[in-house]
Formats: sequence, C-alpha cells, structure tokens
Amino acid sequence: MDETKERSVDPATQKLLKRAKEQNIVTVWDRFEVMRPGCKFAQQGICCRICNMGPCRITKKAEQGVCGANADTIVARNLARMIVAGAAAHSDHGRDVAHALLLAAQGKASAYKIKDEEKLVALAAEYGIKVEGRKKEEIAEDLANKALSEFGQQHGELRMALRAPKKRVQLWKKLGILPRGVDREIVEMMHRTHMGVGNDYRNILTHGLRVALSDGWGGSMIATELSDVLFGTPEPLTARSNLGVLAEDKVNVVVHGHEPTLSEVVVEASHDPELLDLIKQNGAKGINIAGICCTSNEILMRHGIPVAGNFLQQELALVTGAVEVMMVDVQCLMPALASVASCFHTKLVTTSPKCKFPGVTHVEFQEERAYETAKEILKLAVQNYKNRNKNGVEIPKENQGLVAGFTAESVFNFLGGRYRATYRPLNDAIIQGRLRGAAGVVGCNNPNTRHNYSHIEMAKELIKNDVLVVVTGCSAIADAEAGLLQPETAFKYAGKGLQEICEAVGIPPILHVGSCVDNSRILITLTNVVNEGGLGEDISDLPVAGAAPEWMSEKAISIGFYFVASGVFTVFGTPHPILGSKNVTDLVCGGLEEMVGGKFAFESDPIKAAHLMIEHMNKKRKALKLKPMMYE
Ligand code: BF8
Ligand code: SF4
Repeated sequence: MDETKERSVDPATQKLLKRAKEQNIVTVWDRFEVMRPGCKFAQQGICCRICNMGPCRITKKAEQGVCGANADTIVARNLARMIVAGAAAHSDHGRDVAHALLLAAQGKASAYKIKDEEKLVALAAEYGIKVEGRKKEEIAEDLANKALSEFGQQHGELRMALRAPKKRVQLWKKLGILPRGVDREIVEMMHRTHMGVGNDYRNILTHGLRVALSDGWGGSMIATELSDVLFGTPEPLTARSNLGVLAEDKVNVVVHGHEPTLSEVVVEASHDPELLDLIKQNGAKGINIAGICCTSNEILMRHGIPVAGNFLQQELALVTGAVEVMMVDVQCLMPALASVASCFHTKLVTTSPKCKFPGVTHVEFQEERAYETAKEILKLAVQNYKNRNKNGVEIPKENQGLVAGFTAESVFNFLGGRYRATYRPLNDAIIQGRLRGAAGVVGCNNPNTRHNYSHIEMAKELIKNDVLVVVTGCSAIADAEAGLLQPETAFKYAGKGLQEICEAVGIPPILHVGSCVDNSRILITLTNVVNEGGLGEDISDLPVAGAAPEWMSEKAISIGFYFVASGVFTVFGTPHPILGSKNVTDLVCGGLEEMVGGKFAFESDPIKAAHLMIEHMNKKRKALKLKPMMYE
C-alpha cells in the first residue's frame, strides 16, 4: 500500500502528506517512525523518575526501584499522574470559562453576553442561588463565583456530581470517591504519588477514580454548562468539514486548541466593518474562519464554523500554503507547528499566557479586551494575505457536509417531539428492541493507529448493529470527514431499527455532541435515561458503552476513568501504559467492575472492539430482561 494510505484513510490527508514529502516537510508521522519502536519500559509503565535516587526501571533482575517500589506501585503512580494531568487540563478550561462568565456578569468584559438565560436560571436553582427579582447579570455573577469556589473547595461535594443517579451517588459516597473539590483531588493525587507516600496500587487508583470524577462531573461539566450559558446552548445545524473548507480566494484563519473564549469573539469580529474594508484593500474576497481540534468543535456546535481537521491534520492545514494565521489557545498543539508555519507565509499566533512557543508571535488574550485582541489577530491575517504564494497553494477538494449541535437537551427534544422534551421515546426504543443501546465514541488520533480508520469503522459497525452513537472531539471530526454525520448515513449503514428511528426523527445515527469537555453531555444524557425509567436504577445497568479507539492524550485517560467510575464499560484502542503490572492491569480491566460497575478493555481492531461493546450491551439487556432485538 502507498505510504500515505497506510497513514490515513482520509484522501485529503493523503494528498497533503504527499505534498509535505515533496517539499521535505517533516510531519508527526515521520517523527513517529524515527521514534519507533519506543521504550519498552515506558510502554509498560515500569520506569520511575519521581525522585533523584532513580530513575529506576523494573526488570527481571531488579524487581524493585532503589526505594523498594515494585512494578504495581510504579505503574499505578504513573497512571494516576496521567489522570491528574488530564483532569487538570479539562478543569482549567472550565475555570477559564467560569472566569469569563464572572467578568461578563460584572460588566468587565463587554465582548460577552449571557446567551442562555434559561440554562442560567436552571443552574442557579441547582446551586441554590436566588433568582426572583434579580437581573440575569446578578444571577450569573453568583453562579460564576459558586462554580469558581468549587475548584478550591476543601470539604463537601461537587454540586454537579450530585446530578448522577441516586444509586451512583450513594456508591461514590460509600467508596469515598465523591469529589470534594476539583483542585483538591488533583493536588492530593500529586501528593499521594510523591516519593515515599502511598504504595498500595489499589488505594492510589481508587483516588484516581475520584480525580477523574472531579473532571467529568466537575471541571468538564462546569466548562460545558457555563459555556452554554455564556455562548448559547447548541442547536442542531449543518456545516462542512475537512481541509477542503479552506478557501482559495479568502483570508484563511485557522483556530486551534480547546477553549471557546477567544474563538467565539473571533467569529464575531470577523464581521467587523473595518475589517471588511481591509480585506478589500488586500485583494481578498472575504475572511474564512475554520477550526482544528476542540476549539473547532466549540464554534462548530454553536455557529456552524467549518472544521478544517482533527489532531493529526494540524500540520497539514499549514501545508496547503493557504493559511494566513493559525491562532492557537491551549492543548493538543504540536510544537512542530512553528517549523511547518515557517515553510510558508503562515503566521502562528499564540494567545494564552499558559501557552507560548519560542520565537512565535504572541498576542495575549484577556477577557476584558477580547474583541480588540480578536480584531488584532484578524488584521494580522488580512495583512498577511498578500504574502501568500498563490502558485504554491494546494487545497484538497474534500469538503463534507455534516450535522452537529446535539446536546443532552436538544436530541431528545427531537425524539420527544418539539414541545415534549422527554427521554421516553429513546428509552422505549431500547426497551422494545428497536435500539440495542448507545455508545460514546470519543478521543484523539494517534500516528500509532491509521488516522481516522478506527473511529469510522467502529462507528459504522455499531450503527449497523442498531447502536445509537454519540461522538465528540477528534472522533466526531473523523466521522464528519467520512460523511457519516448526515441523516443519509442511516440508510447506508444503520440497522433497521436504528434506521426507523433516524428516519422518523430526521437525525443522523451518529450524533456530534461537541468537544472533549462536552463528554459531560454524555454523562447527563445517561443520567436522564436512567431517570426516565424502565432501564434500571444506575448508569451501570444501561446497555451502553464507551470507546477511545485512537487515543493519545492524558485527557483521554481521565475521560476513560470517569466513564468507568460512572459505570460504563470502555474500550481503548491501544493499552494504557500499565501492562508491566499484572495486578494493575487486572484491576483496570477487571476488578474495577466489581467496585464501580465499569471497566476497561484494550482492543486495536475497531470491529472487534465494537463487538466487545455490543456483547456488553446484550449482557445488560439480558440482565434487564428486555425484549429480544426486533429485527434479529
Ligand atoms: O480534547 S480528542 S486530540 S483535540 S485530547 Fe486533543 Fe484528543 Fe483531539 Fe480535543 Ni480531546
Ligand atoms: Fe526509584 Fe523509588 Fe525514586 Fe521512583 S521513587 S525513582 S522507584 S527510588
């Protein structure tokens, strides 16, 4: 097979990989080859460098590190620190959104308005904030302060974690893993895994569950909910995806990273009249904003801004030679972007004080002057248009339509009819055997797996077997690029039962529910299904499963752990770096199920992985004594 086809199933990616090679531009795949086969110790999680008596690694000859830590301890500590880093990243994002809401409420950040008052009021009620007779800004200020205080909260419980089904909350309490505060759990894990603290792998990883829960039901959920309040709760909309969304004759601005705070304003500022004049003066036909990774998902969900690509396509967007500015915020940004950008006229612009690249233009984002910052960056882009080498541009034509913008609220408005927001039809479909269950397929790309292949094949196999699929992050983008996020997909690939539902409601069988912090929408959806009744009393009773078939990030580890801790069977495409400890592996892929009702499996073949999920759903259907599948 041609090398580019081995690397990616996406034709646009293949074309630009060829172009990169012709121009001697090194990409993530090339660096991956150089790095192979990789360090066996690190892969198995059995090296430790947390103190200066080491680094230590476990071998047949040395079954303990210098301090006496064995493989179980070292593997558990390393895994725990991955959960911590992932939870910290998501939660810091949530904190930033809460901070923006606070400034907006106080009238200190004029670029932001409270867009979803209904959600604001609902959240206020949940947090015990007085609503009657108060202005929305006053309510929002209290809500933002309450949310912010939950990060540093020392005692008690995270408010949103109490949304989980009653039985689940009781279980968390019994196990001592209901999170107290977001930062609290994260800091405690850094302490617990410091040299010479805990060495009971079970105890370390039990706290790992608590940290992960403080992400899913804490930081990430705050990020999602407060983003909805501030930027509006998404509604289904159509848009386009893949590198073909870049425009030949317009100024291309690619926004990349995770947080919506600046990119939201960039979208708005792109209509500024002053800018439109400047665009004319510079000979362009307009300005084209496109996104990469989760920043993209955020503004896709709310504004239908086109998606240029997912994680592994970030360098390739620049290889088109058509990008005037790539604006980045935080997370999943390859340091290599700077050198790829330098092969073209592209200006890379960093915006977060947390994330600078040496030698790269930094235009610092502050909420108070968000609009000015956005405009400044857009001006840079427009002025850079004349530097584009018009003969050196190659934009692949791939450009697929998609439907996105589903949420725990909106999908089921659909299923229940416009004025009857209820989960009843969804539950009934599962109970009657029209739908087998539901699966969340999420997470990254990784050059260790053929780009997009596992996401696409897994999703297709699941819908073929009457499993409704919800997707986020780079998985959602992979499906979009394959044209799967459209209602027609139901007729091409879905089983008969799922097809009937999609046809009746007019939705695709694969629903894009947002960015990676929006995995919290999946938790809410599962809770709503439990509360609707007829499918057990806890998330672990439901015929549902999760997967991250091409994962790479520590955030994926945290997400996986909060799904498992919420009672969901979850399949990862490649193993966690834990195989050096049989005890830890047995716990993660087995023992956890007795504890929390969820566990992990590792399976690289997406079809086999889909069938592990399907078998799990069948097992749960049987336990619930549901009817056999209608069309089997
Ligand atoms: O937070 S799926 S590669 S972009 S980590 Fe990153 Fe993974 Fe993509 Fe979104 Ni999520
Ligand atoms: Fe080695 Fe123990 Fe230090 Fe880790 S903590 S580096 S195992 S001595």
